[in-house]
Amino acid sequence: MKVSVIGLGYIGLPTSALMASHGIEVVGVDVNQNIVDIVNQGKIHIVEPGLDILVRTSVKAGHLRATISLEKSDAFMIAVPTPFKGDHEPDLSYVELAVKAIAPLLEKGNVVILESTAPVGSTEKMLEWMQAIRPDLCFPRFDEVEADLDISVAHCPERVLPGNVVQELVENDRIIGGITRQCAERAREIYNVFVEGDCLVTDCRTAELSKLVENAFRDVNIAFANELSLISDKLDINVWELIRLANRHPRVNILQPGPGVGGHCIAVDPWFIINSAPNEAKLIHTARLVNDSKPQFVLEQINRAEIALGKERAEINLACLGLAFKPDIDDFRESPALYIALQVSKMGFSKQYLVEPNINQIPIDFDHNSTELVDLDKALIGADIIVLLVDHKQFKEINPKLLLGKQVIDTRGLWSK
Ligand code: SAJ
Repeated sequence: MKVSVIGLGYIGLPTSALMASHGIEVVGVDVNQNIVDIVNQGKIHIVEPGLDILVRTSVKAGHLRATISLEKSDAFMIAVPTPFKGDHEPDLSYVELAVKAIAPLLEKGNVVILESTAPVGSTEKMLEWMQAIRPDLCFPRFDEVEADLDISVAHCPERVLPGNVVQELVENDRIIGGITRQCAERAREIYNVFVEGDCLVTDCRTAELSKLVENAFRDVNIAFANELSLISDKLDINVWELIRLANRHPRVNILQPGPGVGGHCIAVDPWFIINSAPNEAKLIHTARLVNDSKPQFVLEQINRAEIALGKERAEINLACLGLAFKPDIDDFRESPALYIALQVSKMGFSKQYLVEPNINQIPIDFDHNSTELVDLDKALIGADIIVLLVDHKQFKEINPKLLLGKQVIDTRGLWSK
């Protein structure tokens, strides 16, 4: 079997390497020549534990190769970004480009699978795009049984956690939603090769919404924790202790507050539901607003710390610890930590220290004169205000003496717990 994976990012690359490690011939397709070159050298362009070995061995064994041009295959898997536009409208343009590039290459018996998270109706939209280009082929119709299908079309949303992708790709259950049952079964044959979890078959609309709902569930629960942090701040209560104690109830399991919700999934996917059902998705909408308000709250805490120091802003050094959207990765997409640090860089402090162990160059958006990427000790010694934004493992064990006499804003409860 030959499978082409379109998009060699956080999902496409690990999925490609895993399928290749199970003996499938995998062609990774990406528009970025640099990524293609890196993968063909057996290397990776992202930080993800265990992925480097998987890619190296698959490329070496000749089961995985990368290219910028699509080729005929038995199956096509689409793993491209599905961001939203300025008004939170889903942007399916990358999916559309991929589908329209695949369509001319399709042959009878091929399977086309959408892995990217997408709003309800997207798999059927893919079908329409392909049908328009290939009227010669017999495509399925939603929920109808066709005896002689030429092409199978399905949605199998990825559900892996960045930082634990390699393990979760194998172990997680998968939801496979077909345009028809037959389509889902064809797609399941591929996932059965490398997935040890259950591959659960449904229709494409349910698969689309289930993925969105999983991330909205988490967003709503994080919003609850974030709201508690605002209430606790007002009532002068340590929110970390509050949650630890409340969680001793056998049926309570509150998540952790933070500086906001980041990443390309949880901060994005609930909007796809809100967009499809604006009048019904009230709780989901409110949760998004609560989580999106957290960075502003952290900036207010910085203002308070400044007042407590009693010095002019231009005399104060401030350190931001962490820029990624969550611990121990190099992914900055929708990162509240990055947003906060960028806002701070415009506030006119004497010096801004950035500590981000997962990068070795300061991001371009910062003012390189007043902002410096430094190691943890230098930041702790030199800063008057320390803002912990990401609970990277390097920040867990610090010398508490280095915090004495400083204003500390611990947005992750790493030291305050
Ligand atoms: N966060 C909190 N408090 C918490 C948990 C998380 O503030 O208690 C924040 C994190 O710091 C981060 C954001 O939420 O900024 C999201 O992080 P995450 O670790 O919860 O999730 P992601 O975005 O890395 O991955 C999610 C996962 N979805 C669920 O857990 C339901 C993953 O399984 C999905 O595959 C992924 O989205 C995706 O690709 O959709």
